Amino acid sequence: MNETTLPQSLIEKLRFANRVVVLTGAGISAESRIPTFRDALTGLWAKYKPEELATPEAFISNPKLVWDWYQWRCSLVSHASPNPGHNALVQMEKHVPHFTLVTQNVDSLHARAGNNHVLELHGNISRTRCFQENTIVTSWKEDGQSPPRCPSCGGMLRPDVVWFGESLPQDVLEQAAKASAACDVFFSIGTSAVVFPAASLVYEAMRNRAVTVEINPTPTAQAGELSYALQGPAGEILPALIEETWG
Ligand code: BV8
Repeated sequence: MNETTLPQSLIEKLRFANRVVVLTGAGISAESRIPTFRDALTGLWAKYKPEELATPEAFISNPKLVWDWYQWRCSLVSHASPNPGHNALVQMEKHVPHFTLVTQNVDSLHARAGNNHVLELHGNISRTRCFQENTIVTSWKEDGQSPPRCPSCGGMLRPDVVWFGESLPQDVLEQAAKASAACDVFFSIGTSAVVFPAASLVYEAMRNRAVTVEINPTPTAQAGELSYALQGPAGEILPALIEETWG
C-alpha cells in the first residue's frame, strides 16, 4: 500500500523489532548530491547506459572512458557528506538489538555517517585493484596514463567495484541473505530494485514473514508486494520514522 504519512502499525512493529535489515541503493545518497546510478550519466557519459559502462567488457574496450567515469564519481563522493537519511540509519542501529545494513552503494557514506559493519554488496569506489591480479593496490605512479598501471605487474588498475556479469563477494552476500531470511522488518530504501541478486533479498525476508517496507519517491515494481511503500525522499521519511518510533 502506498503511504505518504507514517502508518502507526509500522511504528509499533519497528519499535518492538528485534532484527532489522536495511538495503540501500543510490537514492539514499541523492540528497548528498551524488547522482543516482541511473542518473550518473551526464556530460561525457550521457550517451551511455550505466549497464554499458559498469562492465568488464566496457573497461576492456575503452579503459580510459570507464576509468575517467569512476574518477569523476570519486570526486563527487569525496566532496559529499552523509545526509539526514544516512544519519537516521545510524540512530536506527542504536535502537535495534540486531541491525544489519546492506548497501549497493559504493560511496562509503554509511560508514562516514557512523554505521558499523556495513555490508557492501557492490564494492567501494574508494578502493582500487589490479585488473590482472585482482589485488588491492594502494599506491601507483601517476604518469598521466588513464587508467594507471599496477606497480607489480604493469596491468591496468580498476575500481574495486562489482561490475555487471561479475560475482558479488560471496561472504558479504551470504551474510546479507542470512540476515534477510531471519529479520522481523526489512527496509528497501532508495533503490530501483532492478539489480540482482540485491533485489532478491526482500523475498528472503518475505519468506520469513517479515514486515517489508519500501522508501522511495517513486514506487518500484516491488512496491505492490510489500507491507508498506512510503512515498518520499529518504532524507525526510527516515528522520520522521526514527522520531515517531523512538522519540
Ligand atoms: C551477479 C557497480 C553472478 C558499481 C553495479 C539474477 C541473479 C543474478 C544476476 C542477475 C539476475 N538477473 C540479471 C542478472 C545480471 C545482473 C543484473 O542484475 N542485471 C540487471 C540490469 C537486470 N546482475 C549482475 O551482473 C550481478 N552479478 O549476479 O554475478 C553472475 C555472473 C555472471 C553472469 C550472471 C550472473 C552484479 C550486479 C552489480 C552490478 N554493479 N554497480 C557502480 O558503478 O556503482 S549495480 C548498480 O546498480 C549500482 O551499484 C547501484 O547501486 C545498483 C542498483 O541501482 P540503485 O542503487 O537502485 O540506483 P538507481 O539509480 O537504479 O535507482 C535509484 C532509486 O532511488 C530510484 O528508484 C529513485 O526513485 C530513488 N531515489 C531518488 N532519490 C531518492 C530516492 N530514494 C529515496 N530518497 C531519495 N531522495
